Amino acid sequence: SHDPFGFVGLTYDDVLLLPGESDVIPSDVDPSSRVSKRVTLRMPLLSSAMDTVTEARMAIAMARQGGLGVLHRNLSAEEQAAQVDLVKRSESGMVTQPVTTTPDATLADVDELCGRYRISGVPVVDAQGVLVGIVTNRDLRFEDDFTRLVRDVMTPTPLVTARQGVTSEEAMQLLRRHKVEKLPIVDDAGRLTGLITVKDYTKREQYPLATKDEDGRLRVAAAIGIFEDAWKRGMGLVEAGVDVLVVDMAHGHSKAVLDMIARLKKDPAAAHVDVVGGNVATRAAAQALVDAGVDGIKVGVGPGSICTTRVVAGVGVPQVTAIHEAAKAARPAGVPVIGDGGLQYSGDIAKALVAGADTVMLGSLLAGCDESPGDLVFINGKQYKSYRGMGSLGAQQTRQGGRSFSKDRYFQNDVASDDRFVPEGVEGQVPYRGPLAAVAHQLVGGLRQSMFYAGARTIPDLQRTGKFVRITAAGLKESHPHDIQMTVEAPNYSGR
Ligand code: RVP
Repeated sequence: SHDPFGFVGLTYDDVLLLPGESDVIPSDVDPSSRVSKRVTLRMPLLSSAMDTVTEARMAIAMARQGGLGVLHRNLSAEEQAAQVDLVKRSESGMVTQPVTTTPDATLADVDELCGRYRISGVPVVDAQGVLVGIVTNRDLRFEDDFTRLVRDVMTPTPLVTARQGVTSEEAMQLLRRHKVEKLPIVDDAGRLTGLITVKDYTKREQYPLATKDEDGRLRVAAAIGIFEDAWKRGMGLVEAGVDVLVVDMAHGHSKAVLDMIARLKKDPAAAHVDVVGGNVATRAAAQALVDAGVDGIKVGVGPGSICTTRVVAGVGVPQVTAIHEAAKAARPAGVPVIGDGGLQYSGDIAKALVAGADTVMLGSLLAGCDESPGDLVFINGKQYKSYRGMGSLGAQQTRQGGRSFSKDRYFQNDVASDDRFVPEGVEGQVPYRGPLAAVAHQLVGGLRQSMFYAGARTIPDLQRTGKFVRITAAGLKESHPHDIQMTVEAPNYSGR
């Protein structure tokens, strides 16, 4: 007969990691891990595909720190592809399709281009694509007439250039010797084929752990759905250079999600792109994704800080158990697991990894950063940033071209009006946290301490040897600061 009761589910606050014999110190451990079959991160953190967490600016910051940003999809397909483009162009060994201008453009045009792409100058090409000059900040600085034409202001050829195939050392030497900041790359006919900038070299030194593709460009992931124009959106993102597509649905164990994954994996145009699917919370669901050919599995039904699925629908699995169950199917298949949602402190990262995750995805912990979308708000002299669920009424009311893009995450794409929508999330705010670099340092620093206590030099070591002790409500109380009045908040701890 049908017995609906299964096992007890545990979450982060139910467990602690056992200290283990250790011969490593925190600065020696290696927190690298795989996010999908072909993408490895030096910092095992992803930023959530949410409109108050990840747009291009956050994705750039995450990749620079060694993590990965997943661009949200509550905007038009064109705008999302433009965000991918922004990340891919932000820095690189060599830009292969540089932003260019023409001799007949105005300085106002150039100024707009530089602002949009956050660049300091652009090569000038003629109708055949032949390099004829360059305009940089220096040419614009003392200019007050922005109706003037590029041809009258640019530094014309001959310029310091290099041929295709130049090594990065040679390029660096050329930049240094001629004291220029940009090195156009040209072919035999003088056509512009690339651009190397000094900024990319300084960025390389500044962000040695950055997550990069084979061409030295930052990696970026982006979310798509399954309904209507989701396929077209996905292909537009692939064309823009996305590295990982995330089929991002509240219930990943559904036929339409599996079909979408299988279709993406079969399409030659997307052959170089990894496909992550989710979200799931059971072993059977993870197995279904594996069978559909997925490259990474995202786990989490209901753990999110802004999520109300577990009360609205009464559905979900406490996150540590959900990760553990999904990993039972994913691990033997060699498919990495992303533990998505529910992390409140840095200590939760190692708990997720020991449960079976390879990386974790963070929403509330990153929504307060400078790089997340949205403005600072002041309340009683304290600073906050807004943070909302993608299943919240507010997110669903965000419209572009008369369309909302977020309700289909909850399979309510057929719902005609806002008052018929059944939200599965809420809107709120989180304390302002400053730049991502500082937040990421604390999060990874906490993980390094975890690995040191557990005696694990690498994340695979931690996954293999880490052990939990289950705790009670009294144990949890003891874990937090207790029986004192906290007078100073730590950068990695605020009261509950
Ligand atoms: P958290 O880090 O606990 O804030 O959770 C973030 C996660 O919550 C996201 O990555 C996503 O999986 C999930 N989410 C986003 N919107 C909603 C919702 O409205 N229910 N849930």
